[in-house]
Amino acid sequence: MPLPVPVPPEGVDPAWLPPAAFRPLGSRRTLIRGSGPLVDTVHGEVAEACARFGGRVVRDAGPGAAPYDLVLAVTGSGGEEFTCARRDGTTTVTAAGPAGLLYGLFHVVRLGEDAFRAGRAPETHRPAVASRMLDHWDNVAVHPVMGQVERGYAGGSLFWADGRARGDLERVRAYGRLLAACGINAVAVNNVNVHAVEAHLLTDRIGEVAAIADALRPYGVRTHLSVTFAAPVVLGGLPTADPLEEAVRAWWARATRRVYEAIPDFGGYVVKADSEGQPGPFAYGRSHADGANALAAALEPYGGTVHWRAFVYDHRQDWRDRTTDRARAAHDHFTPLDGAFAPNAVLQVKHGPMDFQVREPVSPLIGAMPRTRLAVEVQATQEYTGQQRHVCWLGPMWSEVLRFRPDGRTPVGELARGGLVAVSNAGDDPFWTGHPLAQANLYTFGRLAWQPDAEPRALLDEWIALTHPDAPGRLAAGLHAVLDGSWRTYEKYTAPLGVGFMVQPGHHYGPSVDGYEYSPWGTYHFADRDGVGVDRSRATGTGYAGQYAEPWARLYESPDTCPDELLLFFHHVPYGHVLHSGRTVIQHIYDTHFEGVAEVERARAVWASLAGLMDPARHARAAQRYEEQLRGAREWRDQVNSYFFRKSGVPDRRGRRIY
Ligand code: GCV
Repeated sequence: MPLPVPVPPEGVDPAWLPPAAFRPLGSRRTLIRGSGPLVDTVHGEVAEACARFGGRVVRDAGPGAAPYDLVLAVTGSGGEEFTCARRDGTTTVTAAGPAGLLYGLFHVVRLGEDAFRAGRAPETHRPAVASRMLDHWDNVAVHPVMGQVERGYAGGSLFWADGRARGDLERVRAYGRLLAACGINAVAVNNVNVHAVEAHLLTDRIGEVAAIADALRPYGVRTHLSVTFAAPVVLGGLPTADPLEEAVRAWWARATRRVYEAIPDFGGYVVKADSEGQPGPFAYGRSHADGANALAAALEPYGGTVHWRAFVYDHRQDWRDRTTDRARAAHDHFTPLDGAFAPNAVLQVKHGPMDFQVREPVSPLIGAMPRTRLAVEVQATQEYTGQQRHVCWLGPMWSEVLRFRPDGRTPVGELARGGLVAVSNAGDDPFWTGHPLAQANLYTFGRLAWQPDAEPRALLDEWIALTHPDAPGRLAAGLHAVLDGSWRTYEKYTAPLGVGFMVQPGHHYGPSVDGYEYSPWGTYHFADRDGVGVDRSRATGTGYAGQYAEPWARLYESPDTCPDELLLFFHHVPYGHVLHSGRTVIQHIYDTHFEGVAEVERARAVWASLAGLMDPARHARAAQRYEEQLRGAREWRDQVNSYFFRKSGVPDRRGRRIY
């Protein structure tokens, strides 16, 4: 039976699945072979498209049936792989399993008319990593400081409202559909900071999680849950959460059994332990492998996984203490544990050593734990990259990370055997992501997770063509013009040369050069009248550069070889230090801040010229946000330039106005 396609509430943007994207498929004759719920989903998709565009769909026709333009067939019992081939006037998608058929269907949608072009060479597609996941930092109840979605810039939660799971989950079904169409197959539905209310999702409120899982399942998305390490104490009433205590392990085993009774295909737990105030195994003198393995043991009988986050550092640092370096922390804590984690424990590592800044080196932990399954976490929600009021397409940044070769040989995209994870940027906003152009980040993440070496620009082409199927070439060119370089533009007008932060404390929006300078969070730039940057060399600094394998350790060690864009992350240098670009550091700061603002002015003008080429509401929403982006970019420029002019006393060589 075809499963009806979800219908999101009136006014919700179709994002990259507008009906028109299905025209090439929906105007043809399709045969579907296979059985099971995901095949029913595929059937529903094709049936809906055919009803709209006049095609025909048949399920499991016998031999001798009329010829078809498209055959979608499951040939094996499982797997996400599929082959798409064109022969004798028929396009055939053969999939290893029902999930593969679903991804094959969306591949055909992406190809559009091209899927039916004579002479197309056969292609086989399989995801590089098995787990392609979104973490939602959603709170069930509105948190007094963080609101409903921690670091959320797209309205309320898709899953939770009024302190409980939403009653109508049709929009969650539509979300699962969007995710499947870009290759995402797992979602953690609550914040990694697990507060008292959310802790109960694991036990007495598991039914609410099960309802969400039911809504996501038809599109092949498995549900995961963030849990508190202290659950045996706060939910079970035990005196301890010591992971080596038998009673604690038995508690996790019982709780997990009940989870699987409610959600048989439950994905597993996500844990933020000993991190920014969350409880963890250190309290009991145990290691993080001990902690992760206790939960892994409970999940193991059911095939579940624990995603254990490596974001462990001292967030109560004395800013006068130059020996503690937050960037070192994850490597220091976790490399001694390599090989100690259970096979179903995944160590989830942020892509950089600090916290999703616009520019960071790749975390040295990635590549340093060959006997551990690592997942790499990126941040689609734009906490530090303009909070979805600024355009900042992160595809090129993520692609650089995924192509980076920590040992000089194997790219991060291959080392991430435990999967790729993004903190989601979606909410109940009509455009899903606040800024309509931020949809491109969610789409690009999914596609990069499927194929980490994909060209980000080609993925943007896909997103543009799907989102605007009837768009004239001028619109596609305009969208490229405003998105392609937007990450580098954002980098230009914010914190310079990899030094990071300089944001307003707490909410992290807008500039405050010294906002985190004398704070306990370990995020400093050390600017004084002579120079700026953090000495992380082995020779004279914190030694962080030595956490890398060669060739990186040597390259980062010296300011002479360190790439310009990371110079201030690794070195404290005088303002007159000459970069590889030939500019001094101070002149680079001035120039890039003026350039960044000029680039936003141009992007805003390009956007204005695209009015009339798309849905007016979509255009208006982004136009409004461009006003804020320009205001914000000017503020960043003036605060950063003035700060460094006043500190250094060095005038701008070009004599521009600095306050
Ligand atoms: C969910 C940063 C963010 C926090 C977030 C944390 C994390 O510190 O500001 O909001 O907490 O990262 O990744 O756990």
